Amino acid sequence: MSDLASLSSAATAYVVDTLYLRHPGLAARFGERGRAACRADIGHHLDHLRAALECGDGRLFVDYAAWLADVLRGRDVPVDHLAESFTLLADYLNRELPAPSATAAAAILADAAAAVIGQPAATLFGRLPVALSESDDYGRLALAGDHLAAQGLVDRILHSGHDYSDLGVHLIQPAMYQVGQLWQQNRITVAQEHLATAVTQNVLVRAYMQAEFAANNGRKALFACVEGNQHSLGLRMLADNFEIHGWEVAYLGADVPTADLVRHVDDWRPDLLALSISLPRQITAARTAIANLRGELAGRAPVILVGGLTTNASTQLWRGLGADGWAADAIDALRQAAP
Ligand code: B12
Repeated sequence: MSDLASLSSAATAYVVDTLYLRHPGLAARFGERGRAACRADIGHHLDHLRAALECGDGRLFVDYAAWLADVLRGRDVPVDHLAESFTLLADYLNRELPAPSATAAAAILADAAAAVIGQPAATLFGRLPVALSESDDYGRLALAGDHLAAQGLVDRILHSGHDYSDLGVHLIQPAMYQVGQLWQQNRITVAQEHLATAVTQNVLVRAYMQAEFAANNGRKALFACVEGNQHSLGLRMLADNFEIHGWEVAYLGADVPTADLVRHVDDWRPDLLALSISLPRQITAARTAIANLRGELAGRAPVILVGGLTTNASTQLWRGLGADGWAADAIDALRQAAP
């Protein structure tokens, strides 16, 4: 959608100027910094809109709008200007985009404005895995930074017949989603969220050390977050789970530059590449990475599986990205990749 990309700065200027003209109180209250923040926000809206249009899935944008409204409400920021900015964007794009794209954009923006004004639904978590009953307790301990008690709880889970993948998917994943929701609602700080992540990384390493590893199955899997994606914890779980089940694994972690990823795949020649996408604005990077892998490596390209929060919210997304498949979590991924 290069049309929308090329209109981005002009559309942003139109929306911000109109909002500030209509509501003089905004300038008085927030000054030049407020204006700059508003411009950045409209830029994010356009990134998400572009991702939704490219994928033909308007829900990606409507979910983003509902999420953002929740974030703002949690911080006592009124959402009226958000809905108004969507309407202004629709007006602008209606004038400037070719008819089919303008109609699609306007429909998505109208749904988003309605979602913002109404009660937003938390569809981001539509694919929440079944949670063990101890998951809430684990989240509380991780948020409190009580790594010894968190470790004790995890040891009990492991000794009661659950393995590393159960621990990851059914205990930690729901707890970390809950941590995200608490941040979204402004009930915890970013510092607390970082603490919970750090405790969890520690707990996972210790559980990995206790796992029983299957014999090598002769297959190689490479794990990477697409360029721009900092959410590496879920991918780490996935990589560990594959290794425990006999795969030779290379884990590249967060934010892997696309060109370097292609080069690494070409050098290491995995059978499977697992690419993680957490936010809608990372969709373009994922599509580019997959296109470059196929374009540059042709028959040498591995099977490409995608996953992460965004693909769970839009379960047909993998097709539009040019991937070979999608899986919802670390257990599902291993099942699908089984030789
Ligand atoms: C911890 C965290 C962070 C940490 C990540 C640290 C790390 N090392 O991973 C940091 C601080 C970096 C971070 C940053 C941001 N975050 Co954050 N973060 C989270 C949080 C709380 C937990 C993530 C997590 O570990 N989940 C648990 C794991 C196990 O689940 P998972 O990632 O879904 O992975 C599982 C499956 O999806 C699947 N899977 C994952 N990858 C793959 C790949 C393949 C191939 C397959 C098959 C499967 C698969 O398997 C995994 C295991 O089962 C989430 C909440 C949430 N709902 O996830 C928010 C969340 C994702 N973040 C959010 C936001 C907004 C941000 C920021 C924009 C905040 C900011 N203003 O800076 C930045 C963006 C950074 C970036 N560019 O990517 C929002 C996104 C909202 C939205 N609209 O989509 C969330 C949902 C919080 C919220 N509720 O508002 N974040």
